[in-house]
Formats: sequence, C-alpha cells, structure tokens
Amino acid sequence: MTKPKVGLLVMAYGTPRKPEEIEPYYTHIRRGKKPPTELLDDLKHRYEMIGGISPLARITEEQQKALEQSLNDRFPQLQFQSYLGLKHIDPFIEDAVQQMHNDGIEHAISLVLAPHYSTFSVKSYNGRAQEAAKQTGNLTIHTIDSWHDHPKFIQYWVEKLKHTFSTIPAVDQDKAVVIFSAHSLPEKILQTGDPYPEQLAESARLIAEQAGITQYAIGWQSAGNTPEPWIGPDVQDLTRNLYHDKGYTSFIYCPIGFISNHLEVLYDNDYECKVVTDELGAHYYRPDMPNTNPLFIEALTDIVANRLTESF
Ligand code: FEC
Repeated sequence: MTKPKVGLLVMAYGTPRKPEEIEPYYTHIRRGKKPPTELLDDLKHRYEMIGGISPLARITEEQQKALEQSLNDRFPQLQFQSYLGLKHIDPFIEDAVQQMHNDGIEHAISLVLAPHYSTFSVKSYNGRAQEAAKQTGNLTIHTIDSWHDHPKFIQYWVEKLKHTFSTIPAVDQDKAVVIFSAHSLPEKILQTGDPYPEQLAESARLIAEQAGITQYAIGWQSAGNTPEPWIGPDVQDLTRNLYHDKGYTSFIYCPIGFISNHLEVLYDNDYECKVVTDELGAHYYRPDMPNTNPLFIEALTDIVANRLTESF
C-alpha cells in the first residue's frame, strides 16, 4: 500500500556556495540593488576570514535530511518528502513550492529554520510560501510561526551552557556572564509591536532559569550597513559595558537567534566579539551551535509533528 505523502518545506536564509555567488546573493539581500564595491569587498573578506565560504549550505541540507528521516521514523504510516526553499539564493522558496506541486503533493508543512518570529524574517518566508502555493491552485501549506520556547530547543542550550560553565575555572565563575543574542533588525519593527524582542527575551529567560544562570544579558548582533537605527545594544558594545560597569571577565556568547555555524556566528561572534574580549583581557566562550545535534533535530521533529496533529 502506498503511504500518503506529506510535503515538508524547509525554509532557510541561504548562503553562497562558491565565491562567484557572493555578488548575486548580496544583490538579492539588497532587494535587487547591486552592492557598491566597498561593501562587496567587505563581505568577501568576511567569508575569506571564515575559510572562503560558509558551511551553512552543507549544514542546512544536513538539517533538512535529518529532519525528514526523523519524521519518517516517527510516522511510519506517512511519507514525508522534504524540499529546501531558500530566501536569498536558489533553490528559492517559490522553486521548492512549485517542485512540490509538480511532484503531486497537495498538503505540506513548512518550517523556517529560525526560532523567533519577526515581520522581517519568518513572516516574509511564510508569506512567500503561501503566495507560491496559491499560484499552484491545489497545494495547502501549513506554516509554523515560531518555536523559540520549545522545551527541547531550550534544553539544547541548557545542556550546552552547563557544559561551557564546567570548563570555566572556579575562580572565574562569579565573574562570568552569558550574552544571549539574535540578529538585529531595524528599530522601526518595534513600532508595529513585532514580537521578535519579547520572543528572544523569553528564550533567554527559559534557558537561564533551567541552567541556573542569574548573570545574563540580551544583545543584538550583525546589524546591517544602513543609516537607519537598528535594535541594540550591539553585542560588542554590550561586552564593553558589562566589563566596565559590572566587572565581568568571562563572556559566554549564545547566539540563540541562529541554529547553525555560519558567517554571523563564525565571524560576528568568534572574530568580532573575540577582538573585544581580547582587547579587554577577558575570556571568550561560545557553546556549539545546534546544527544536526540529535536533541535539536528531535525538537524540530516535535514542532512539525505538533503542526501535523493540529492540521490534518
Ligand atoms: O552565509 C552565511 O553563512 C550567513 C548567512 C546569513 C544568515 C542570516 C540570518 C539573518 N539575517 C537577518 C536579517 C538581515 C537583514 C539584513 C541582512 C543582511 C545580511 C547580509 C548577509 C547576511 N545577512 Fe542576514 N543573514 C545572513 C547573511 N540580514 C551576507 C548582507 C551583508 C551584511 O550586512 O552582513 C540587511 C538587509 C538590508 O540591507 O536591508 C535585515 C535575520 C536573520 C535570522 C533569521 C533567518 O535566518 O532568516 C533576521 C543565516
């Protein structure tokens, strides 16, 4: 007997897979405006600093495959078929939805590989997926808005933080602080009541409580290169302030708005924040990102499974 097929649309930011793709990718991020040479060179330089190209393409595909496998193991009566739909490079979200339709899929669940909802990120992924599905005429996509407080997602970071603390010498523990962060967004999103900052604060609170951490702060990172104000405090400024005002000397960076090793973590945290801790003579720590950690993949599996139960 053939099993009913369920589409699984895995949506993610996307990254250049080779240096020649950096310019078109950056142009897409800038909504079709070619970047000036100076900005392009700066981005190329950052990719060079993390080894030439980002590991994100490989990791996203591994996450997609691991999630598909895990869902098929959990629901042996169904056949989950996954499709990767990217925001800023091919295969674009629209390509993936069209492919699902061509493959005869009529029902799908979509998941954005970013835990916190914002109008700039998750809303735009989901909107593009729904619009593309509408064009096909007979494909229904059940989207998921956010999963920032999922117990296993929280547990992942709790375990990582406990491990990191176990590596900090006892004499330094009192002066250790955790900085939870996400990608900054233009401040204007706050005027329309975007839940992004509250969701980040909620993830941070749950992780800190369960890990027994009282010394923590929330920061924002990777702000864009535009004149408008972005949500702050920026993680680098925050590091300096916490050092000078509170005397912290060990900094544990948890970029919980992201789930993979990529430019924004490997450069913006591991290089830029480390420059600041080095300058201050402080210690730098950054727990491992979720990538394809089994507990994390289980969290994603639960999230899709819950949506399945609600919708079918
Ligand atoms: O290649 C890699 O390893 C990194 C991929 C990457 C991820 C990522 C995640 C998010 N972004 C978000 C918002 C913005 C806004 C702008 C913006 C700009 C860039 C640039 C690169 C880039 N982002 Fe990104 N982001 C990644 C990469 N991002 C490259 C352009 C150069 C630069 O500024 O560094 C500003 C756009 C504009 O000019 O208007 C806004 C958000 C996330 C987390 C949620 C998600 O994954 O969707 C929000 C990964």
